[in-house]
Amino acid sequence: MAGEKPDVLLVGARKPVLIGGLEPKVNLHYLLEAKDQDAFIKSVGDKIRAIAVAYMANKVDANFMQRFPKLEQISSFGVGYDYIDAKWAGAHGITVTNTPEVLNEEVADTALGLLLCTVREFPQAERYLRAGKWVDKQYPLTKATLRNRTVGMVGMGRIGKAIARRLEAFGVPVVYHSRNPQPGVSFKYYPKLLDMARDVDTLMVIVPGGASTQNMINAEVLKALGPNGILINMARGSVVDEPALIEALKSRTIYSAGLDVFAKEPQVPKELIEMDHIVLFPHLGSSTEVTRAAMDQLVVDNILAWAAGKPPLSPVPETPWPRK
Ligand code: NAP
Ligand code: 8YV
Repeated sequence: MAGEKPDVLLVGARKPVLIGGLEPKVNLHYLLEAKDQDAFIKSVGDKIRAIAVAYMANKVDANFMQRFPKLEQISSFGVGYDYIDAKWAGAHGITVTNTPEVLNEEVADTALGLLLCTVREFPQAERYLRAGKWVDKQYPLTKATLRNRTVGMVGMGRIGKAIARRLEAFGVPVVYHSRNPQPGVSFKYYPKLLDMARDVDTLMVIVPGGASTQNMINAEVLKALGPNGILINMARGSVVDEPALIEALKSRTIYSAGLDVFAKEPQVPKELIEMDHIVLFPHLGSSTEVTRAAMDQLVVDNILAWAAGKPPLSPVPETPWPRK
């Protein structure tokens, strides 16, 4: 009926920006609060026209989307949306939106933090002080330094560029690999990842997850990176062959790694946790109150634009607007 609020499913917690922005304009249904989620979907599925997803634990695949026959829009939290089958959505008239740009600088800050922590062993040195060891002996000089390193960026998109700008300011040479050279980017471009890995001693990974990047950092790439090599993964756990990385770290095929993301989050392999010469972050690239609120706001704004019959603010490439 004209003027009625549309029914929207919220997959995520009751975050203030989401609730404050959406509740006045749509009928929200809270999936994660249902005791029996399957029964809940059966009861509301027929009327749901949009989904706001702020919790990426569940795959949004064809099976899931088919349960909502009137579904028009999925507004997803985060710039990465590899947990959604966006191609299927596009082929079935469903628009998918994500939250690009608003997190670029925050994630780039984290990437530099992780790189510095890994190269200079800052977390280890801090643990050393807290353990009361400094009073007996100075923390050892670190073998690695940023001063003689070249960073090979795997991915030179929105966040990659923000990371590269910071590296330039630090006086660190940058080169990059992606499937296509980036217009307007003057860093040396490598069409082949393996060639770049051979020429650099540091890889900074910031590509999307999904089939096209699955395990692209494999044993061969790690061997090419070599014994001074440092791998920083800010992208997705799926991009790195985790068993191959563990083996390369154990055998000192590479020197160290800084990881913000893992194959089966929040589970982190025991072998990685037990290695003291690497640095592990619990996926905190964008995790400040300000940036997460900006991401929530974009989730809201994409739903509100749809509810008002306006174009989506940030549709993903698989579901372009206007629809093809
Ligand atoms: P973006 O602007 O789309 O950039 C992606 C870059 O990756 C582009 O340079 C792209 O170039 C390249 N790329 C894509 N597929 C590739 C492939 N198969 N092989 C080689 N290069 C490929 O994305 P963004 O906004 O920078 O975000 C990148 C990713 O970072 C997200 O998708 C997410 O997974 C991750 N992320 C992580 C955190 C965190 O908290 N750790 C936070 C935000 C984002 P071509 O298309 O030319 O190949
Ligand atoms: C978030 C991210 O930490 O935007 C992304 O792709 O990986 C991060 O900003 C993640 O979405 C939280 O689940």
